[in-house]
Amino acid sequence: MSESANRQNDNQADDSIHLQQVGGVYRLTLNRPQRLNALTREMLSRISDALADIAADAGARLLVITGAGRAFSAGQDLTDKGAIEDGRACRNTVERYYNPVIRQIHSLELPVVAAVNGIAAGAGVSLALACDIVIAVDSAAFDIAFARIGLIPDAGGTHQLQRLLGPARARALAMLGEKLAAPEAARLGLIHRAVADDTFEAEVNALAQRLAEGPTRALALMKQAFHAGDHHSLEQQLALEAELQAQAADSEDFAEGLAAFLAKRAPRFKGM
Ligand code: T3D
Repeated sequence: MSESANRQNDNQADDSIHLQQVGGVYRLTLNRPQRLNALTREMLSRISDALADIAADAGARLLVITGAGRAFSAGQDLTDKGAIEDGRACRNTVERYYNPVIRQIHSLELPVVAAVNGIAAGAGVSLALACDIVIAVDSAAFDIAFARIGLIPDAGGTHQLQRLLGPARARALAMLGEKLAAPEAARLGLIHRAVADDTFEAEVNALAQRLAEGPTRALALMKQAFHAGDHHSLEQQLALEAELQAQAADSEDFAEGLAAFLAKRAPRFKGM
């Protein structure tokens, strides 16, 4: 993908993220490998700007978030003193820099894949879990590191860990500040899949292609329904599904999907 990128927004002054685009597929790479892609406020602002650009692109079909080097992200950069020097600074960092990024990922009207290429720690775990599908290399780990430095999981961490792992495991892992190896994370349902390191790139590309060729509008509506299901009753969810299904059924892709089924051919979805 990187070879044929037709758009790259790299900024000479700050190279902490790379955003590449090929057709409707975006790839956002966290790019501070010497610091294991630890997150600074500047970097989070750039991620937020990139997400806003993607949201504004009507032709966008998929976003992949990954890391450069041997890590996905080691979470908050613990040398970014102004971000964490006291409670006031931490609140500001969480509210102004982390939370908007998590909300933007949730509300992006396309699938977002976290391609976890190595260790994810602290808010790096929260960032990965905010994505719709998480695929990781076998050698990666999800390190719920917060308690080791006297903090709590943030950036949606408590929400996602408890929801995905169940309260018993989530609380123990968080309170003990422990890590889960990627294959174990997959076995417990924290992530979608862990794959062999040497096939990771090919697996990510295949997943990306498949999703990018999917019915993007329906996938976005699905995402909306799953998020709402976190807090809805069955009755509320039944009503929402009826509403969202009506929207899906009005899409061009549904007409194409149905026509393709009846003609016994593969559908060619346009994402609208
Ligand atoms: O305001 C707020 O509330 C902020 C929000 C906070 C949310 C959080 O994310 S809190 C959690 C922050 N993250 C951590 O506590 C994890 C810290 N890192 C580690 O525990 C370990 O580095 C890892 C387990 C992730 C990996 O260990 P290892 O042995 O593979 O690598 P390493 O040697 O520790 O790290 C390599 C380099 O990256 C090293 O620098 P050096 O010595 O080569 O110059 C290390 O200091 C640096 N690094 C790793 N993590 C961070 C970091 N630098 C800054 N911030 C980091 N988070």
